[in-house]
Amino acid sequence: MTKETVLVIGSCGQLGTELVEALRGIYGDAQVVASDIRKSDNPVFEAGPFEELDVLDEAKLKSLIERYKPSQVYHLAALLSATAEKNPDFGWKLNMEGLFHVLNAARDMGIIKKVYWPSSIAAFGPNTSRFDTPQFGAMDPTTIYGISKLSGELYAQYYFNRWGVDTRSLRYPGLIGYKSAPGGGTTDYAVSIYHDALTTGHHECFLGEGTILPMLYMPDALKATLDIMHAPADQIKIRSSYNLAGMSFGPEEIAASIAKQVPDFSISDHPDYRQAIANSWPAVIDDSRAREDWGWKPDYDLDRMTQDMLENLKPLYS
Ligand code: AKB
Repeated sequence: MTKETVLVIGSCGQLGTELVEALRGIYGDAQVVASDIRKSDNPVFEAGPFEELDVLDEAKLKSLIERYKPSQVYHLAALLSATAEKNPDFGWKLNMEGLFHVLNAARDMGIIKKVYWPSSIAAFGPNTSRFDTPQFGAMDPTTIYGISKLSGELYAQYYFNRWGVDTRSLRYPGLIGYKSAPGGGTTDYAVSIYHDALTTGHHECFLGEGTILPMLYMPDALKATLDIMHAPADQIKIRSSYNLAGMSFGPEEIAASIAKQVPDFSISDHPDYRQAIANSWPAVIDDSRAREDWGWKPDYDLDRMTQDMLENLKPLYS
């Protein structure tokens, strides 16, 4: 039996770092090719092949696909919401051209069997219902990141309908984890708040009280990502992107959860440009289609996540 090879593009980011580790546990270290524009110093990247790849370099991407013959590609390279707002031209270029290079390679080279590409709650906008945000409904994103995610969803669906490229995607909420740092998102405060709790005991939040956003703990995000990729093709009935939910909270609720374990913890807020981005996003997502179609169910709520985050971060600061 030939062993399956998996290529992860944009592997050194928050999700990629943990996904490479999880995939290597399933397929074997040598079978998972990690790639990014530059290598991070996380030891996970020493365990198997790593290739420097700028996904905008289509010729290099194709030569890596020829060389390693991956049957699955996870394409994660992107600018997130807050960073893309600072450089919208490059945000659009990287997020869209990178996706086209991967989709075209899957369509034209006859090597890749499945493509995973993440969308986001940012694909929704101010005219979306904020509570119980439905799978299908008004989508009018106002950030360049959200516009690129909604466009990408439609392209992924088009490549599936027109050329049979097996595209799979999730609309991630904010992702929270302790193993790797987030980079440039509007939901990132929900990671730094845990580090602050264990260092200064105070967090100044760039989002104001009452800013409820959907969030997901990293073990659940990894489970959802691997489950949708491993599900039989006929169970994937939505080829744009699936709504996905774990929990929803505002800064004062995560602070209260932390204060149960770090009694003197305090929070204040000083909202900046990210407040307007957060205000345009949903608060609570309806992910019933993911549950019905391929059995999605999260394991973590806010308090369980807080306990796990603090337990795992404590050794870093003791
Ligand atoms: C961001 O905040 O930009 C991301 C996202 C919700 O896609 N975490």
